[in-house]
Amino acid sequence: MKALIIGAAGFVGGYLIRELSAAGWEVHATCLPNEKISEDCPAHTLDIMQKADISALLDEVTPDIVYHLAAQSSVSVSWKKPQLTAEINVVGTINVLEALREAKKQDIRTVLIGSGEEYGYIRQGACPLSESEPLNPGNIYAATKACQGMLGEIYARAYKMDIIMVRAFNHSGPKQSNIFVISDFCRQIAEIEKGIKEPVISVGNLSAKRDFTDVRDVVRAYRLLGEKGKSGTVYNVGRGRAVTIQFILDTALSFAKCDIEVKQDPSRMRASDIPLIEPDVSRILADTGWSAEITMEQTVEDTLNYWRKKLMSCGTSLGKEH
Ligand code: A2R
Repeated sequence: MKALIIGAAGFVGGYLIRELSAAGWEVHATCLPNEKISEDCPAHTLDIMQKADISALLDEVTPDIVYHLAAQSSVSVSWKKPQLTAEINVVGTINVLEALREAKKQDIRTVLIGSGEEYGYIRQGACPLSESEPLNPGNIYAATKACQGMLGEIYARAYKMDIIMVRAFNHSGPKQSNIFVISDFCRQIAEIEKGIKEPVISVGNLSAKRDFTDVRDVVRAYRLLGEKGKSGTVYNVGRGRAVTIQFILDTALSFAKCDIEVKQDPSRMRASDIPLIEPDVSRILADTGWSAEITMEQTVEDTLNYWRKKLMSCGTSLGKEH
């Protein structure tokens, strides 16, 4: 199997390269001109806003499967840069789909990575959310990802293309940017332990319930969906058991080597925060046999150890990560 991963310099890309390579796949990966691929594989420079470049690359690599990861993937950035988010996540996806439609190789399977955020403002009692639940996005990032998924379904139906749509719920692990909650808590704890931050951890809304999966489990799901997923189908990828952000905080603090005070920071509250998001993951289990295996405790501990190690190698300041 030959895969092309578009947008592989981000958090998930490196893990997906490793997962597919370990399974014996030939893997090609793309990144923006200013980025670097962390893993050892053929790397190509690609901006998905340049459709002709996507077409040329597809004809050069002739992959069996394309994983489309390239995105503006941050909810908070999407509030600040809505146009940019829509350009990359919607117009960029159309560019990818059009290039695939016109590619010389016609049987390329495509996996579009969307988000659990697409469900948004869900009706009471809707959780666990099945893939047929109506989408009601609560932020701009989520709206663009819902649009991406709809485009995937339209191209699959109209042009008989082999496309799988993923709605990935929160995933985390070592190397994730600290704009995401588990990484944020772990980095703050590592900085406090090192003595470069006062012993106070800043937190946002602790009552929101989210479904977290280790990124290493998530990329295993992506591989299995590439191998066994049904064409034209939407799949939730998640643990299927939401926990409060308070639980994440308590877990992270249980690994801390010193006493830490918790302080609510109003600037960390999102403009729109949905109380509960939890997926029904029976479809992916039925079609691929996949379910999450790595515990939340393990993910938090590994992420904290990542930041401790990074701080050790960076001396006194980490600067802005990712
Ligand atoms: O925004 P940057 O500079 O970090 O670059 C991101 C890259 N990207 C692009 N690639 C090609 N053409 C573009 N016009 C373009 N704009 C941004 O896509 C980044 O290197 C990569 C996406 O990686 P992350 O932001 O780290 O996302 P992650 O966590 O790897 O998630 C993968 C996918 C995304 O579609 C998420 O929305 C979804 O899973 O949850």
